[in-house]
Amino acid sequence: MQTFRDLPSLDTGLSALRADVSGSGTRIAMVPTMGALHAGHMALVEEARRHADHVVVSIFVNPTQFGPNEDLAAYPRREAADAAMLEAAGVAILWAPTVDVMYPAGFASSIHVARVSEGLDGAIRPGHFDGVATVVAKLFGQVRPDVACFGEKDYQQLAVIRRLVADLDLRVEIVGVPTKRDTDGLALSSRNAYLDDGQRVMAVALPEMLVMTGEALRSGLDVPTALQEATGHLLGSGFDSVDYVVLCDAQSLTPLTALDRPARLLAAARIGATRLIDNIAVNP
Ligand code: PAJ
Repeated sequence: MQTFRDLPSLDTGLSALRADVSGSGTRIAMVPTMGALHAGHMALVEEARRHADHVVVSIFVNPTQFGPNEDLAAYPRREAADAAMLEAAGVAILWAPTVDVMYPAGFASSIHVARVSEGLDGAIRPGHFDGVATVVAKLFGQVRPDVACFGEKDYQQLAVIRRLVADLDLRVEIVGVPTKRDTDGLALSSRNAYLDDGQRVMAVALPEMLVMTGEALRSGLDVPTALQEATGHLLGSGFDSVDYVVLCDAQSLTPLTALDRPARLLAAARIGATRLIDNIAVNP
């Protein structure tokens, strides 16, 4: 695996990869990340390998997607351990640009994906998805992958990126990968490390609530009652506050008041200072 931190060396490395397979059909898959890799990220790498000849993983802790009161400075950085995991998984290139390479002096552009980025996390974290859409568009421009993998764990992010790619004709196939969970059901996340032992036990109420609420909705409970009970379950299980529990159209993420089409149940809640998000499919 080769690690690159500036665009000229990335270009040289990509040219070598593209020349590597005889003929003109070399496919490159990309997995964008912010590092601190865990088995959830590695599931994306495995999926990426199934779609291409070579996998490029990026690690870039993107400052523009963190709000002023969020954890940018505290965000875990473990590049040596990450690189060892990626090397063992057969990744060809680790793209780890510096902030100056990504946002040189004079940088002035921002991409806003209207509607799908504006509710849920977009409402609670203003500017977050503009930062994500802009950096992902840049990463695609830098690496020019044929396919890119994103986790369903960040379901709204996946929906924003699908919209971005369709709207801007970015010619990248987007593959959504199911959420990788711990044995008790909690979705793997680098933020789980912020939970103490007691909080970690309580956190399982989030995926439990999603499964229970999904079943209640499928068996005919009306949506407002189901969502109200879901919030009560989280607060009763030790969560300190609930940002949202919402049933949405699976593509547009428009909130639904009835389960009358393929839907997604999404939730965000806090234990102490730690904010956890999760979601599941709910089909009528
Ligand atoms: P990060 O939080 O590092 O996540 C990188 C990718 O891993 C995302 O596509 C995310 O959905 C996926 N992922 C995280 N936990 C997962 C799990 N338990 N199961 C499956 N996939 C999981 O998301 C970002 O970084 C950034 O916003 C980024 C897209 C890189 C732009 O900066």
